[in-house]
Amino acid sequence: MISYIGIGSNLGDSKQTIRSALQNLNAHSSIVLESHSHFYQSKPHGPQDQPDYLNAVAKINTSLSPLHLLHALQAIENEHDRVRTKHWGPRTLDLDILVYEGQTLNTDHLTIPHPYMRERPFVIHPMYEISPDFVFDDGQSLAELVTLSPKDELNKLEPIDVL
Ligand code: ROI
Repeated sequence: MISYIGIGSNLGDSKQTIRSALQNLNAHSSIVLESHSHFYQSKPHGPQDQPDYLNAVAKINTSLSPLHLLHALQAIENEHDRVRTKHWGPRTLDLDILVYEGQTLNTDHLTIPHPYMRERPFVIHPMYEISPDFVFDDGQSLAELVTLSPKDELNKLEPIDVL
C-alpha cells in the first residue's frame, strides 16, 4: 500500500536526522522508500518559542497495516532519541502518517488522513513536489491546496544524497 509520511525535526542536526530517518524507513523489511521531497526549512507553526524546523515528505510502499506502520515509525523516532517535552514543542524527530492508500481512520491513537496536513505549507508543498497529481478521497486535489498555501514560508534546501 502507498503511504505518505511527514517528517520534521527542530532539535540537533536536523538534516542528518531526517537523512537517517529516510534510511531507516528504507531499511525496514516491510517498507520500500519510493521517493522523498527536498528538505524545507520553515518557521514553527504553533508555539513560536522554538527553533525553525526542517521538514520533508516521503512516499513509501508498505505491507504494514496503518497501526503497524505507526509502531514502526515510533520505533524510528525512539532510535533518534526523541525528546518531547511538551505538546507541539520542539523535537529531534517527528514521523507522521499523512495518508494511507484507501484508509480513513479516526481513533485515539491515529487519524488518517492527518487532521492538520491540508493547512500546513510544510506538508503540502513537499508532498506536491513528489506527487503533483495526488487527489484526496473527498476529491480535493493537492494542486488546489498548493495554490491556497503560502510557499514563501518555506526555504527549499539543496538536494543531499540520502541513500
Ligand atoms: N512547524 C513546522 N514548521 N514544522 C513542523 O514539523 C511542525 N510540527 C509541529 C508543530 C509544533 C505544530 N509545528 C511545526 O508539531
